[in-house]
Amino acid sequence: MSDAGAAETLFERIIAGEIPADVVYQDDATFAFRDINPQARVHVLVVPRKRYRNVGELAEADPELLSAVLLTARKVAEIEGISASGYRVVFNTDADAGQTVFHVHAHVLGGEQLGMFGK
Ligand code: IU
Repeated sequence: MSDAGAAETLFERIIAGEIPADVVYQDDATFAFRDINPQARVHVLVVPRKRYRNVGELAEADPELLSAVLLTARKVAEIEGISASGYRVVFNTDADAGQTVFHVHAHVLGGEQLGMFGK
């Protein structure tokens, strides 16, 4: 189910251009911009223009749009020159994962050797 009725998040304002962002790539379905608090040399967020709360809701409601998000993540890696060296795609989901913005987004991380998962 789309979360369209819920309160607006910061990402709708970034997509609308109301809040400036360092945009890496955009198309009709997705929008990619640099994270303001990067956790790796490359750290880009990929969001669908249409809002869903998390990746599970997106997968259920619109698998084609989830695929578009993942293809944009790959395109971002190509643009950033890290597709050969490798990168990580992360979807934080709810509290224990530290999700803070409830408009689904993929973190694309790379450009250096990444640590393992965990705390
Ligand atoms: P999370 O998965 O919901 O925790 O990720 C939210 C990300 O949004 C987090 O990495 C923030 O640094 C990032 N972010 C941003 O890029 N620009 C902003 O204005 C704000 C958060 I607030």
